[in-house]
Amino acid sequence: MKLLVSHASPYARKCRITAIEKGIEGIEEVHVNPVDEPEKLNHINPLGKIPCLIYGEGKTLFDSPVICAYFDSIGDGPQLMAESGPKHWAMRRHEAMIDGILDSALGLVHEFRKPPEKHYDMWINRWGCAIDRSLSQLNNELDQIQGEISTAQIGLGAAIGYLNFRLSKKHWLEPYPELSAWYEEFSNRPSMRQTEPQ
Ligand SMILES: N[C@@H](CCC(=O)N[C@@H](CS)C(=O)NCC(=O)O)C(=O)O
Repeated sequence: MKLLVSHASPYARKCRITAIEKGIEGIEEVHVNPVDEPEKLNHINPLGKIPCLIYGEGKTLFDSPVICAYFDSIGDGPQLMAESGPKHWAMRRHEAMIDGILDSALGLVHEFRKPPEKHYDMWINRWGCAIDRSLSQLNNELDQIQGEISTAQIGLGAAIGYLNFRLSKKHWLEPYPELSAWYEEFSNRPSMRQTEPQ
């Protein structure tokens, strides 16, 4: 199997953490810059985004939730997503919220790469508020997330890691001491340490 990644991509990190937690070995990580190397990517994912997985006889998957679900289905490690029922939908909801934090964070990162006079303050404010509201809600719902390792925990670890890595001027977790304590402990897992963005 080949996983197309970049070292800093939080979406790719979710997949890499999941693979480690599921005990899946032999994944070749291929580093791709989606903007500069479209020839390596666009025939696999027409959206031109990483992560992408190539498995079996040239079969491909993309979008991190899909790749994580595939790894969950083939690995020997603990089940990461409840298979059905209310727990499944509650976790899918958390997964969507956490992926949305990443989408907003990426929007901010791209915006801050522009010269200040080109910043679009309305979007900066909108994305920042979306992240804050989601972190607040996840903090309030931490009792549903804590416990056994899960898809939600992995996504949350990758998302907070990304905020700390790329948007560290703001102390995102300061208002949320419980979430902060959870992250401190979770980030000590070998899967988190092995996938730290450089
Ligand atoms: N929804 C996708 C988002 C993936 C994504 O946005 N990846 C970024 C890298 S962190 C990318 O490839 N961006 C290139 C682009 O947007 O053209 C997922 O969950 O995998």
